[in-house]
Order: sequence, then C-alpha cells, then structure tokens
Amino acid sequence: PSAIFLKDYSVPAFLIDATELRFELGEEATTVHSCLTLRRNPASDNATAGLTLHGAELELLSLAIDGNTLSESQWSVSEETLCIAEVPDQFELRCSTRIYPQKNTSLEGLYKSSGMFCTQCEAEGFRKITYYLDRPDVMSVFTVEILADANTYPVLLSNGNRTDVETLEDGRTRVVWHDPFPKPAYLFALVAGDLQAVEDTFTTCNGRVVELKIYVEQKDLDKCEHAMLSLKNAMRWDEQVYGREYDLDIFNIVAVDDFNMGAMENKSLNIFNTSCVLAKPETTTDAGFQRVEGVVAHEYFHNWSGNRVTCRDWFQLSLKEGFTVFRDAEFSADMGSPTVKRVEDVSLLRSTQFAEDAGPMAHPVRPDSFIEISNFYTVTIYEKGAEVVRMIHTLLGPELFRKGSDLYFERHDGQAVTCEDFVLAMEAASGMDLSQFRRWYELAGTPELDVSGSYDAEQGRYTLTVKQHCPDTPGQTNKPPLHIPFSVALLGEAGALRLNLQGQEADSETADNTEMVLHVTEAQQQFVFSELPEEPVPSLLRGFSAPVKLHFPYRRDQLIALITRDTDGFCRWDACQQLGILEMTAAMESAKAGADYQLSADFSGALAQLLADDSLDKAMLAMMLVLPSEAYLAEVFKPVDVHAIHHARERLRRQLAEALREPLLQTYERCQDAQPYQANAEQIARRSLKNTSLAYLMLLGEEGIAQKAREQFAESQNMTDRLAALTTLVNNEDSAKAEALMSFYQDWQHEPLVINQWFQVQAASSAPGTLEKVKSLMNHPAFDIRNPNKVRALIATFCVQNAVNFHREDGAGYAFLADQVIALNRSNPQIASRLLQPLSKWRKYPEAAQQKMQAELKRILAEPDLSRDVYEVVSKSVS
Ligand code: DPP
Ligand code: ZN
Repeated sequence: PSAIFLKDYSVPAFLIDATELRFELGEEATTVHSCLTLRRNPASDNATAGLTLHGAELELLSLAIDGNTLSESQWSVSEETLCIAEVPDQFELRCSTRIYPQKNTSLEGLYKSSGMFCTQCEAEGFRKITYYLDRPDVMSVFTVEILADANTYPVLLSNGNRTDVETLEDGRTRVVWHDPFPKPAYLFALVAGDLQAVEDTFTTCNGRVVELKIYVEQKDLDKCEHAMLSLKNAMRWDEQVYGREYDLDIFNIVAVDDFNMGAMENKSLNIFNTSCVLAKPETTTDAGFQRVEGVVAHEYFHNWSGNRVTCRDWFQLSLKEGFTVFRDAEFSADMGSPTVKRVEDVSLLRSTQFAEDAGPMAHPVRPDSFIEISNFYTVTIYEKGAEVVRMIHTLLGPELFRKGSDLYFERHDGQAVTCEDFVLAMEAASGMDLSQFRRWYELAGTPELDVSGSYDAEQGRYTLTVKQHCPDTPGQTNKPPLHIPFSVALLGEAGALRLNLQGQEADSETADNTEMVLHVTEAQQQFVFSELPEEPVPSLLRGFSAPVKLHFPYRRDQLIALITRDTDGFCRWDACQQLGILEMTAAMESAKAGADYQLSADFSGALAQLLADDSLDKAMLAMMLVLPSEAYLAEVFKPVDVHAIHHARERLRRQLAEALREPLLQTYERCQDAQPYQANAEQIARRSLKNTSLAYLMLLGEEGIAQKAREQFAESQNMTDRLAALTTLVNNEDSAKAEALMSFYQDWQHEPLVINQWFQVQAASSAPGTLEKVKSLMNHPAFDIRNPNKVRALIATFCVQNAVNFHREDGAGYAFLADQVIALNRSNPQIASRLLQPLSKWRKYPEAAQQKMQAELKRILAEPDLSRDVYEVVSKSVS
C-alpha cells in the first residue's frame, strides 16, 4: 500500500451531472444498475483522458455507453478501478454490478445489520456499491429506485423525496427517491427493513413544515423521544445562532445495530449507531443521554457544514468535522452547563489528542498524506480541528465570526471546498489577518507554552514572559511559532483586577476590562501590566483558549487561590488538576523510596471548602473532586509507569476519602433525587456529584457504606444510578459483586446496549485476572465480534481504560490485543485498525514494556493480507 499526497491533488477529468441507480435487493445477492450522465470537466487540463472509475469488490455484469454495450476489450478492471480508454466528451454510461451485502462484514458500502439493508459510504464506501467517481468534489443529482420484497422490507428509504411507490406483481415493492441537491457519493444512503417510526414535525423560521421521522425496530420505539427533542432543539439552534434553515420537507434518522462509527450525516437520511440515538432513563446513563443529544445535533448541523458546503478532498476532512464539532459543542453548552461541557472536551483533548500528537500517527489538522483515509477520522481532525475553529471564534469575537460563517456559506453553497476557503471567508468578513494563524492547519504536535510572571511592587507592574515551542513530529522539525490566543486575567485578593497592558491594545476585552486575549505570536514575548496595587495570581489560558500545554511555576497557595476564587470555571478545575499532579508526583517519589506519602492538608482542605460551598455547580464540583485521570497522567509523566501511577492514585483517592468522609457522606445524602428522572442539567449534576461521592466513600471499606451502594443498585429506577452502584461494587470487589452482575444481566439481557455497559464495567475493573475474565466474556452468548459496539465495550475498554491490566508485566495484554487485531483485520479493517492504537504508543513506556509491545506489532506486520488500514498504523508505529 502506498501514500496519497495533498500536493498531488488535481480536479476530476469528468463530472457526473446525474446519477440514476436501481437496486434489486436479494437474499443471495443484490444487483445495482447505474446510469451516469458524464461529461468532461472544462476545468481539467487533460482533454483526452480516458475514464477511470473507482470500484472495489464488485462483479461487473455489463457496461454500455450511449446504449452501445462495450466489449471486454474496451475496458479494464484492477482491484480498485475500472478504466475505459476511449470515451466521448459527453455520454451516458450504464453499468450493472452484483454485490453481496449479506457477506459484507466490513460495514462499509451496502451491508445487512439485524435483518435490514443499510449503507455507509463515507469516506470511500460507495465504490463497493458500483463503479463511480468516488471523490467528494464530484457532486451529482441522485435518483434512486429500490426494489425489494414487500413483506420483509416494508420500509425503503434513500435521500431526498419519495417520488414514486408501487407494489409489483411478484410481491416486491418499487420505490423511487429523488434528491434535488447535488451531492458527493459519500452522502448517498439506502435503507431497507422492517422498521417502525416515531414521527414529529418542525416548522422552520420561514414556515416550512418538515416531517421528522426516527426509524427503529419495534422494540425500540420507546427510546426515541430524547433524540427527537434533541433534533428539534438543534434545528432551532442552527437557525438562531447560525441563520441556517433546513432545506427539504423530510428529515429521517435510522438506527442501526452494527455500525463502525457514531453516526453518518447522509443527506436527509442520517444513519445512526443505535448507541447514539436510543435513550430512555431505565436503560441509558446521563452520559448516554448527552451523547445522543450531541451526536443528533452534530449530524444535523452537517447539513450545512458538510453537505451544502462539502470538502474538496479528504485532506480537508476537518473543514466539515472540526467546524461541526465546534458547532455541536456550543450547542451542548447552551443546552446544559457550558463550563462542564468545556472541561469534558478539554479532558478528552488533553488525554487522547495530545497522546496522538506525541505518537507515530501524529498529523496536522489538514494532513499532507495518508495511506487509508479511514485512519484519519481522529481526535486531531475532529477535536483539535474544533479547537482551531474555536480559536478563530475567540480572535474574531462572536459577531465577526458569525459574519464570517455567513460569508462562507454564501460563497460556497453547493461547492466542494478547502480549509483555506474557510479561513479566507473569516478574514474577508473580519478584516483580520490570519496568515500566521494558518500554521495551525499545517503543523502537527502540541505547542508548549512556558510562562513565568514577576511582580515589581515599587512600580506596581506585573510582567508575563511567554515562550512557545512545538515539538518535532514525524516529518516535521524546527517549527515556526504559531499565533496563539492566550486569554488571561489577574486575580487580586478581592477579585479580578483591571488590566492595563503596556504598549499593546488588546482587541478582546470584557466590559470591566478584567480579562483579555493576548496575541502570542513570537517564540518569546513579554506582556507588562501596570497600575497593580498587589501581586496578582495569574489566571492563564482561560476557557482553554488554545490547545497547548501550559507550564507556569505556580506555588501551592496560588493554585488554591485559583481553585477557590477564580471566575473562570475551566481554570478552577485545571488548578485542581495541577495540584493533583503535584500530589501524584510526591506520592510516586515516596513510593519509589519505599516511604509512605500522606495527602497534603491544603489539598483536602480546599476540596472540603468546595464541598461546603452550596453555590458551586454540582457537576463542576464533581469534576473537581476527581484526581487527574490515569490517561492524562500518562501524558504528564515520562516514561509512563502505569503501575506506579495506578497505585499512587488509588492510595491518594483512599486518603482523600478518609479526609473528606463526613462532607462526602452529607453530600451523598443531600444529592438524593426526589423527582422522577429527567436528563436535565440540574439533575445530571446532582447525580454526578452523588455518585462521585459514593465512589470515594466505598474506598473506606465500611459495611454501612457498602450497604448503601447495594441498595442504590437494587432500588434505583434509572441506569445512571444503577450502573454507578454496580461499578463501585465491582471495583471494590464487594461481596455482592457476583450476584449484582448476575442480576443485572438477567434484567437486561434483551437490551444489547445495556449489556454493552455490563461488558464495559467488567472490562474496566483493575482487579487482577481481568484479562482472563475478558477472554471468557468473549465466549459469552451476548458477545459478538462482528458487532463494533461489543468490540468497543469489551476489548477496547480493556485495552484503553484498564492500563494496569493491559500493561500486565508478562505482556499477555499486548498479545491479546494483537490477536484481536489479527482476527478483525480481514472482516472489519476499520475496527481492527482503531483497536490497534494503544500498541502504537509503545515509545512512552519503560524499556521492558516497549520490547513486548514492539514484538506484537511485528507479529501483526508479518500477517499475510494486511488491510491498508492496519498496515498504515502498524508500519508507521514500528519504524
Ligand atoms: N461524518 C461522520 C461524522 O462525524 C462520521 N463519518 O458525523
Ligand atoms: Zn461529523
């Protein structure tokens, strides 16, 4: 397999004005007839080129140009293309292919999932359906005819509007769908199955009534309410915040069990992983409800940021994904708690994306090359891409950003464009120069900011010295400085101080001038603030204004001041994390020296003060109580000794529970819910704090507390509380553990999504022997390696969220992962490659672990028939 480069991009030699497809869905095979209206692209400089179409795993049945059947000598096929050497300038190409959806385990193209036909075409799945110009800059108007047995497949769907339906004499139904909006093939979708729909309507700002339907299996009809509400909220929000109205009379969502990703934004026919659309209190946790809301909104928002304006090529993937993640994050913030949402997103970025940036697969938000595009649906493209858009928002301010997005949509509606076009629109609308800022799209790696502060009491001046540098990444060294929006405030005893920045006008200031966005653009820069009557505590990178690693030599008392007094929720939380890291560092050093470490009183004291503060958002408080995650700590300490980290962290947690026993107990009782379950911010916050308290209290090993957990498990009516109780019973090896696991399974064996949570709880347990447990669960009748949700719940949870067991010193965890990758390599390359990622990070670990991890990578590399997906990750990792 070889790489494809952005610099080699050229426009397509042909365009497809119209695409007509006819699907004859069968139980053995499916026949696809296509009729493409083609013409030479006037923008192409090759006026005599033959026609090369993409196609993979297709049986070609016939081929005709303008009604004349082609003989075999007139075309040639390779594994991934069909070439017709001589074609007119304008013509109609008819092609028939046979495919086998029932045998398609890759879940790419057309496949079957629990009795229904469905498609997944992004990024390059359409070529597994028929020969086509399967690239996003070829946009075409689709008309789709579907023929299928009327009894087995009463629901037949595709994009756009249904224009015809009839019952044929042979017992089949024939429907026709027409989508008036030209679109690339990756947005094509087809669904056929025995489905039921929950229906509603939405009236747009201009009075258009849109029919909304969520199609599910009969048994799931009671789990669609939340997704429907989220959809309507998202439609309204996009009108209000971005001025974007929906553009068709129908919007359909279909839930599918077997799905590689979360969901897919096909034009007017979104297809969803059941895990991202179904929700009800009895089966779904609060996090699950929030995920449904976020993903429904994300896919809906793609209708403008992705579909109406799409990507020119896959190197521009973040154009639609980064922007859309930013949009859905702002939406979720508006629907719930903005600070909580921000902290959750930053946590994910700092553990997962920073790790990616530091590993062998590091790539810029706009990559220069790839071997397999499926490997680039990454946290860098999505989450760092969203941070890049957020920084533009911060630099421009909300009004100019809106002007920029309006201009972007207006200029490029119906086009396939680039990240550069997005930046150009933002510049044109705002008048701001983003030339240096563009480096965020080009450079991989996480920039580091080294900041120091000094106070001159005589002059009343405070000077911040800011140095930036970005580490080398594969193929990129000696990087130039980036344009970093650095949001700051200076805290005095009585609150944030007025900022007078010498010699530089800051352009984003709050009304009372206590917060400011500094433009960090050089390798080293100084910012001098004057008229300061006292030495301030700097509050830096407020709201996480840029995706960087910040280093500032805070004293402990300064961190505690931030924790208890800062007005920026993110900085308060982050100060807690920093103090937690100091504790962890000290605890690990003591352990190394064979000594006992005792948690510092100032830390537990600060947390006690927070627990006593009734005005604090409970969800925030819950997050502040949690020590830095093992995943984040693995980004902080080098090399990563997972066992030392785990044991030190567990000891500190227990000490914290001892120090805070009384307030935690009170909090646990105070947060009991009297109201019936609702997935609103207030209740979610309360449950989160309650269950965080319970998790701590359980570490005390007190029978009275264990009793409370057992009661909560047995009696709670919602999955959030039930699962939290189960988790703590499992993690603490409670005497009721086995029985609880068994009764949970019996209660929920008919609900695959709940059983996935059951797998997850067991796979994440740090108890010794978990690997053996996971292996035996793979033989459980509820497990199925062909279902990606189950693979994620059991195998990926073990390898990603269970560091101590995955990194067992005998290397058995690594061998287990390699075995699973090898098993999935042929059946589902995307999932295999995704699963493989933890092994690729081998360089972070101590020598002995490195060797074992590398050995497993080499074992995978030696496998015959490696998929492109797996090959790319393994080969880049071992070298
Ligand atoms: N484009 C999908 C999404 O992120 C994933 N393929 O919404
Ligand atoms: Zn997306």
